[in-house]
Amino acid sequence: MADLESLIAAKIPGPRTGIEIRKSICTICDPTTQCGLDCYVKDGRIIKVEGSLEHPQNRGTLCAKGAAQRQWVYHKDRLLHPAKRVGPRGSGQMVPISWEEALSTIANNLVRLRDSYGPESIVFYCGYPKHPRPFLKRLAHQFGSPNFCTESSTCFTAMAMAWQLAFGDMAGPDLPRTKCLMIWTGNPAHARPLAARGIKEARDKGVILIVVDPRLSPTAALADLHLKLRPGTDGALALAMAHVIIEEGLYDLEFVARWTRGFEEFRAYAAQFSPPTAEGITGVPASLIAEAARLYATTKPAALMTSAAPVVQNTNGLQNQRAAVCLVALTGNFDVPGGNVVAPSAWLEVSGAGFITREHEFAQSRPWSDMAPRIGAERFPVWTELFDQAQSMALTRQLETDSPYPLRGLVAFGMNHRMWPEPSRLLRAMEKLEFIVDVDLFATDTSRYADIVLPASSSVERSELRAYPQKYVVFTQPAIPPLGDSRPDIDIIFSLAAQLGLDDPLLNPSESPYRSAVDSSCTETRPDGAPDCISAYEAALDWILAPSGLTIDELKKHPGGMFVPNPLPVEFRKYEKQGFGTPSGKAEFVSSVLEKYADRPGHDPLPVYREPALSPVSAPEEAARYPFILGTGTRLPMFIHSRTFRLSWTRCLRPAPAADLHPDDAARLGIASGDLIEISTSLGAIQVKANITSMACPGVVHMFHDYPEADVNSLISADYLDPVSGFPGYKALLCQVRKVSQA
Ligand SMILES: Nc1nc2c(c(=O)[nH]1)N[C@H]1C(S)=C(S)[C@@H](COP(=O)(O)OP(=O)(O)OC[C@H]3O[C@@H](n4cnc5c(=O)[nH]c(N)nc54)[C@H](O)[C@@H]3O)O[C@H]1N2
Ligand SMILES: Nc1nc2c(c(=O)[nH]1)N[C@H]1C(S)=C(S)[C@@H](COP(=O)(O)OP(=O)(O)OC[C@H]3O[C@@H](n4cnc5c(=O)[nH]c(N)nc54)[C@H](O)[C@@H]3O)O[C@H]1N2
Ligand SMILES: [Mo]
Repeated sequence: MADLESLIAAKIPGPRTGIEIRKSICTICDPTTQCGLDCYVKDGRIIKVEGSLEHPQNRGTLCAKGAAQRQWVYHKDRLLHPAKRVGPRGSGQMVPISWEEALSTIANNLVRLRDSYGPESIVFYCGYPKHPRPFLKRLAHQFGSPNFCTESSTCFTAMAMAWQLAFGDMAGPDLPRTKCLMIWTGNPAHARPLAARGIKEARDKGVILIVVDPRLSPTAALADLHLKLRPGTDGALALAMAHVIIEEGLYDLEFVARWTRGFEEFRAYAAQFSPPTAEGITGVPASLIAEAARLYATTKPAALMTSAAPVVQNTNGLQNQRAAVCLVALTGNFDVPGGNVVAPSAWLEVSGAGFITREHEFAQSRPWSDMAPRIGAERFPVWTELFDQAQSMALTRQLETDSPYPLRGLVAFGMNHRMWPEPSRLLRAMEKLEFIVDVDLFATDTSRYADIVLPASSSVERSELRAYPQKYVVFTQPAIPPLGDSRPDIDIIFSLAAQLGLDDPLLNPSESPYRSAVDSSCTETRPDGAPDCISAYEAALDWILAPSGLTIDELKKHPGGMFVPNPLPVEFRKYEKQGFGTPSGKAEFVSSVLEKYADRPGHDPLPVYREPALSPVSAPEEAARYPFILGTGTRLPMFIHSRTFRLSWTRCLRPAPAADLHPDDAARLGIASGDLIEISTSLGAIQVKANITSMACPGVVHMFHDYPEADVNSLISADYLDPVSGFPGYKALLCQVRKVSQA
């Protein structure tokens, strides 16, 4: 029998070693990944992690980021105590305070600002974390502020808006049943490794793969056809494909005639984009455009995979995305097996989990008409009409101008100012704020601007509900107690509701806000000795879950998650019964929503193609000085936004900030891999290493975002936005590159 010391050294679980496997999830990536996590816990500390084998999402695997979980949880930058600012904003001079002092200071300031400037003067913001959102939005609305906004002002929403404008609903690709997958765009190989597995499996089955991407990404390398376009020219490419499909009679005549609006106008507009014309705009050979159009239109069923970021992070991004989505209407591949399918949203932006909840009813607890107009309402009316948040890209300007009304307070959960274009301008504008709270796991450059900083617990220290498209659901239990004085985000929201004295039965301030299996305040026990406390949080979740038949009590019996019992059946062609969720009830080539705003720039009812506002074609004078296209934020497998730079296991894979350049461009500029280069725009310059790779698109510099020491967003104007969605034009602008020094 092995001696105890070796068993402990080998991290073998069991009563002898005192090592226990506790189930949790990894939320370093949000929102659709959240792999099942086995935490090996000894004496309240995680000593090892593995992917949970039984979890249908990751089936035992973890990526580079998830594998670095312990570095994330136990990092020295973790915030462990509430603190208040004692030095100037940005200095980072903070002193620890008690939770009581922190919560009462926050409540007093929020009430003071509400009395002086109105509840709308306080912004409730949530960055990339998703789990606090329904609760924070409810808190904002109950407090009286319409200004709940999130990172979704740069991500996902504009893509969903394109689907909504065309069909009234978003529709995802039915990967298991499709014969042809057109990925426009996305690089799951780096951005969504688990989805990449599905694509690889489909490919192995013989599914035809078309990939639209300026780079030779690992996903594009798998494709039958790779349409390698100039960034930001997606609309022209899609319209040319539409033109071929229409002129060659390859469209679904019956669907188009019976179910669509504006076909003749669309046909006439698309006629301007012959493949040779589109080749001139996009750089994709005309013959390839025609071939892709034929392949997509004649292989039935075919599915379109759209992504949250690349197409819509352009100054004409929403219209470009609409043009691509119109191909689904043209070919009738909407809501059919193997095409693009509408599945009801379950929880936190996950659709098709086999159940529905009252998430939106819970979050939107007050009608908009009861509150002041949201941030961005005047500037981005289509956003405001279609989406139930404020547009946080309009924050900088509203702070600067106090128009239409002043903003004076900010309550932020996971705020990273580098998410915005021209972040220094946002920080300057934030000087107007009289009171800032930031809740984060880590001390960050943004939290240094807050008056009060609160320490959040990580996913392994909290309970949270997650849904999965594999018809799986989990309500996790904490694997370890919260580190230091940290508390789960949702606990903090309930405590704030209590402190503010909000009379809301669903944020139930009269009860203890948070109790859990590791919380000693829970003294009631079940017959088996397990803790038996329903917290206000759990009661709220039970209310939210009611339409699903799931209960927190049942979910707690399955710590690693469970398959949804009796999942909702998948239905197809739902439009035949209920029409489309557009104003006309049809799929719209000509948008009736955009028709209302047609006098505004960029709000064309047809999916009109326009050049990126800064491109060699639209701004030739600027291009003479800044001859390269700058594309930012292309995902790297080991980094996720601002999150994993600080972890040595991930950071060592690319220690210094680096930009990707094509070998031809590098040779022309005399740049070798590892050389220090400068990337500049009219706003400023950053210095990074050159990473020379034939994955890069010739003429384009690709630079990951969020590096504190080389922040590429500092080179992009805060006003470089899509006029309809408000999304920043992160994927295409102009820059210059020069060599600074040799490696
Ligand atoms: N140039 C450029 N800019 C971009 C993009 C791009 O492609 N190019 N992409 C855009 C896109 S698509 C997105 S989604 C955004 C990313 O949006 P961001 O919000 O910038 O994302 P992160 O930096 O991951 O997270 C923000 C903060 O949340 C904190 N955090 C993490 N977990 C928790 C938690 O459990 N609780 C709390 N309270 N805080 C937590 C992190 O420590 C971090 O400080 O960036 C956008 N910005
Ligand atoms: N490791 C890691 N994974 C992530 C993230 C991360 O930061 N790190 N972020 C997560 C988030 S928030 C998001 S939104 C997703 C994004 O997920 P993806 O969209 O899959 O990833 P990206 O790398 O942003 O973009 C995909 C491709 O778009 C191409 N592209 C760039 N500009 C254009 C353009 O103008 N038009 C077209 N058609 N293609 C273009 C790029 O070359 C790139 O290969 O990734 C998620 N997953
Ligand atoms: Mo995103």
